[in-house]
Amino acid sequence: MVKLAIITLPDPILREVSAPVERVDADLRRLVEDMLETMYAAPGVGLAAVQVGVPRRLLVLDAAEEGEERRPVALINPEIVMVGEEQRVYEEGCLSIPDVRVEIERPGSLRVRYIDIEGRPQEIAAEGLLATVIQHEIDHLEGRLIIDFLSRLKRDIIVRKFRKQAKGAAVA
Ligand code: GNR
Ligand code: NI
Repeated sequence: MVKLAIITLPDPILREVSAPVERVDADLRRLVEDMLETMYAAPGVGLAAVQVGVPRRLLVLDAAEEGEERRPVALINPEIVMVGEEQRVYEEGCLSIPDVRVEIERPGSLRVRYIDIEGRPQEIAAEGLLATVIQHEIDHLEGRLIIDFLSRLKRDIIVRKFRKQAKGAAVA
C-alpha cells in the first residue's frame, strides 16, 4: 500500500465534479487500498478520490470509534436515495482544509446505494457520524467543500489565507 499526497485548498481540482467509476478492476482496488492507507495515516474518518487527485466517484471511510476494530468501507458511485427528517449539527473538519472547522447542519440519517469493491450493488442505512461523513464525502464528489456552508466573507478570508500559504511555499 502506498500513502498518497492529499490535495489542499486552493487547488482547483477540489472543485471538479467527479465522473462515475466505469469498472471495478485491480487498478481500482489498488487505489482503494492506497486511499485507506492515506486516510488512516492522516488520520481521517473519510476520504474522497478527488482529494488524492483522482476525480472519480469513489470514497473510503471508517466510522469505527477509537479502540474499536477497523471497519474500512469503500463506496463506488454512491447515491443518496433517502434522507431522514431530523437534522443534526456536527462540527466538521476536512483534510483538504487543515485546521478549519465548520458547524454544518445535515440530515441525521440516510440510505445510500453504491457499488462495493466486488462490483456488486449495495444499499446501507447510516446515522450519526457515519451519515455526516458520507454526506461530507459525497459533497467532495460534487466539488463542494465545508467552507461553502459559511458566509461569503468568512469563506473568502479562509481561501485567501490558503492562497497566501501556497504562494509562500512556492517561493520558499
Ligand atoms: O477526517 C475527517 N473528519 C470529519 C469530521 C467531521 C465530519 C467530516 C469529516 S471527514 C474528514 C476527512 C475528510 O476531509 N474527508 O473528505
Ligand atoms: Ni473532506
